[in-house]
Amino acid sequence: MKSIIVGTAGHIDHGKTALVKALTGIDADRLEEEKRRGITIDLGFAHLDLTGAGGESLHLGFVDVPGHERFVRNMLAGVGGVDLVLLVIAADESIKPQTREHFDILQLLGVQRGITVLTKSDAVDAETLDVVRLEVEEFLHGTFLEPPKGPIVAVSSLTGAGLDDLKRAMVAAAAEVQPRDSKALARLPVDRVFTMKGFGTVVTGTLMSGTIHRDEVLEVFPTGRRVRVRGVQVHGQAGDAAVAGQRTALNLADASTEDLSRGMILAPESTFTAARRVDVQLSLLSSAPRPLKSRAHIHFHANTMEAVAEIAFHGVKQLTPGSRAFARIKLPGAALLLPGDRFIIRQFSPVVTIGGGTVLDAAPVPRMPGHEAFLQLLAAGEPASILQARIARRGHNGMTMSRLIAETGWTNNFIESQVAKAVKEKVALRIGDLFVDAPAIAGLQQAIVNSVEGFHRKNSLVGGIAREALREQVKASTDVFTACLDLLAREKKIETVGDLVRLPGRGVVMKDEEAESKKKIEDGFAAAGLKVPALHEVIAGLKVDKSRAQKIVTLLLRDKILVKISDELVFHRSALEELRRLVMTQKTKSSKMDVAKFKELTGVSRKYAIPLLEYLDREHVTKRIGDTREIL
Ligand SMILES: Nc1nc2c(ncn2[C@@H]2O[C@H](COP(=O)(O)OP(=O)(O)OP(=O)(O)O)[C@@H](O)[C@H]2O)c(=O)[nH]1
Ligand SMILES: [Mg+2]
Repeated sequence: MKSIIVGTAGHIDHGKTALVKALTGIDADRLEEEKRRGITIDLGFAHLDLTGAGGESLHLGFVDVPGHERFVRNMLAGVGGVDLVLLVIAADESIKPQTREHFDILQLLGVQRGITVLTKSDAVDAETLDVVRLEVEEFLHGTFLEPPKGPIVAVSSLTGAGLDDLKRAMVAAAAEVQPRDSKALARLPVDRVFTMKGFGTVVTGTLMSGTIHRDEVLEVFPTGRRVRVRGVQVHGQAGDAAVAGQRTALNLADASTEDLSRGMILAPESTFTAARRVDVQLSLLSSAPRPLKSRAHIHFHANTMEAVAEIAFHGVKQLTPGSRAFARIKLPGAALLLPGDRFIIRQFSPVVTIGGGTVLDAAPVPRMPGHEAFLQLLAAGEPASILQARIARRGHNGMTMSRLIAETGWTNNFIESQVAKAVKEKVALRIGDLFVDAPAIAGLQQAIVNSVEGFHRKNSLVGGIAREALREQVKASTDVFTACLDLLAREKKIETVGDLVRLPGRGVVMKDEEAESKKKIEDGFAAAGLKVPALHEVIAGLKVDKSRAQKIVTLLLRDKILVKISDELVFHRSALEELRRLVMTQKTKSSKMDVAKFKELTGVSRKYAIPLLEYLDREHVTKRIGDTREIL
């Protein structure tokens, strides 16, 4: 079975609702006020089963729109999901203002198929009908409705004349309609919300893509509310699922009518992000009354939503009628829009349709160099290069698969298939769950090497830069940074030693003065033996400044040339080795030793003796028992 959506369009009173009723038997004017005034105010719905060109069953869902100029906004909420349009023109009135406005809208929305229906054929004579037909043919010239692609059929809903021809034309056109993708991610723009006795909250809409199953949990955009699908109805019949291209009614749990309204979109949960800024390609109709200036406010209509939005052009200050430009739309609140979504803009006041276009990017970043080239590429619409450009835009931060899905609306499988080539040719790299632009990674690697070099230049006395400090300098995420370090280490451009990163073979490099100072400190301590000088005196006598001298001491301690045995006392390791030997020699005479004996043995004062003995205790050379030490 094939399901398609048929929409009406055309001027007020031209017989749209009467035609839908003549075809389906259903009166789409459901409001009491509509029946009383004899005009359509809001969207109406009907359905019809026909046999398709190949004998298969063909299900037509009708969306009947109002023709009144005051209700164009309602017409816009209904026309979004239309596969096949019936442009209704009354034979006794021919082309009127909303014939033109609705037709402009259909073209701006990119509707591909349609039939022009000359209604009220019973109300005119044959010559008038011929004249109208010629007028209409001229009007349609060069458009998607130009015959023979878009046939013109004359009918009378009153007498039934021409209705069979129209049905045949619909069957033929339906065969040409590209089926919507039921495997894509689902989006249902809400066009009606109401309560049904015994059911609770019901929303309806034309399912623009994907499939919605009973018991599925959906997210409501932009509010973020989660709702469970308690029941699915398609064309008034309960079922397990609705697929793209079907008029769909969902009975929802966990939501009341106040939580939902026309303009919201239902989609799989935690998949998309609503945005307040979108980059678009915009065309201004040649019939627009004046140029459109940057910063102008306009009425923005997309899917079933509408909002007063501000427009800002990229590259130009204003757009003249009949021309096209890239623009950023600033919405007053967040909305779920995806690349490829069509929209209409209407002048702020007086409200007339002036243009429309296509959403290119609903996750724009602040303006960046090459922004227009990026939009140009998105407009060209080649999925593999779009994905590559989106990944490249994030630099070395890369993008996760879920981010790519949210930005494009494409499925995981489709994205995998489209990035496969870039990954294989190493234009994009996979790092953990990220896709990252290869040139950006090369740039990051260079930045890492530069940072390490810079560090060595400024800190000749330190063995390398701490990993975390380096990562912060190059502003990379842990995963990407680690991957880059591994790559660089493999290429021998850097080395990692414990927590430090350094250039290969680049330990501590000493300048002459520092080397001289180091030697002086070392020699000074070595010569002093156990009668070491105060550290500050040693430092004061050096050519280098105090902080350098401190660093040199730190290095000597690190390398265990000097040994710190208490806060104030530092000894050369040779002096301590000598001490150890001395104590061991003493053991041959007596294994016991008190402080006095120790002072006599070593020649040091009490000030040095106690810390040294405690050091020996710690080193398990001696053991304190009361006031004496046992030599172990
Ligand atoms: N004689 C004749 N009258 C028709 C025909 N179709 C519609 N009408 C009449 O034209 C009037 C308007 O018809 P509708 O179907 O309500 O027109 P509409 O295009 O739906 O109007 P809006 O929804 O308000 O834009 C009604 O009085 C219909 O009876 C037709 O084929 N022949
Ligand atoms: Mg009507």
